[in-house]
Amino acid sequence: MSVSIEKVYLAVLEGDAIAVREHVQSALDVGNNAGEILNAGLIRAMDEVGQRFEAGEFFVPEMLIAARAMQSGLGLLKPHLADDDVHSSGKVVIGTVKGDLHDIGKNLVAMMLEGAGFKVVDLGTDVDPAKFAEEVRQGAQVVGMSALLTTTMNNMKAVIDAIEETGLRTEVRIVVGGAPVTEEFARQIGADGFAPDASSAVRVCKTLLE
Ligand code: B12
Repeated sequence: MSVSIEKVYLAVLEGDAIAVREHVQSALDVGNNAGEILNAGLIRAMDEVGQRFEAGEFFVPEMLIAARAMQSGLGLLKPHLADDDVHSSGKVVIGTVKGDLHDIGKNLVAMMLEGAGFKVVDLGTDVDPAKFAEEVRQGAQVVGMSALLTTTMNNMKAVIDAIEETGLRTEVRIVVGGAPVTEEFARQIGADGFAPDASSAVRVCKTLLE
């Protein structure tokens, strides 16, 4: 692997967005393939971030800073990425459910999924069940829902009902999360998966698509 790609990897781990952009640019300038910079630099670094988080060596702030650094490199790389450079892990639609405006955790999950190679459609906050259902019609393979309020977590069930009405429930995997959400709640409402944090969200989505 080239020295510049190794520098991209290290700069993401350090959460240094400016250095990430500089090293992505030098890696491109010396002729590295954009897909290689993505996979061996940015995505490999986010995998490591996820592992450090699970080992208790990184916390939410470090994960957010690394994810933002990764995103800034991704922005620079995107125009150079030919479709066949990127092996997409699958298409995920994610949003915070109706009535809920909390989005920090959801954004973190979206960034980690993007870092892991998923194509992510972020519907934002206060999302109507019909909007999730529409994305399922458009071919989303995974639906991710976030809720931070005990009053809004019940709206996750409304989304699952809306998806069932499309007749495509068996075509899509549904994963839920957010501070008040538990594995048991996920099972009760008929979701396929639950994750307590962003790095396990990536693992759960990968497993559900296997
Ligand atoms: C920041 C914050 C806000 C900010 C939100 C800013 C924003 N852009 O998000 C503001 C100030 C706007 C806000 C408003 C309110 N808030 Co508030 N807020 C918080 C706070 C302090 C932190 C939440 C947070 O960002 N955590 C950090 C992230 C990284 O963690 P996370 O969201 O849990 O996400 C992780 C996991 O849960 C998981 N995850 C999350 N989503 C998903 C999705 C999927 C698919 C998967 C797999 C995993 C996953 O991965 C994430 C990353 O590791 C919490 C307290 C707390 N400690 O949780 C209260 C809290 C959630 N808020 C609360 C309340 C009551 C409110 C208000 C009603 C207050 C008011 N009276 O106006 C309003 C509601 C507004 C609304 N309609 O949504 C209560 C909820 C109580 C309850 N039992 O329902 C809390 C718990 C505070 C408290 N202790 O009372 N809030």
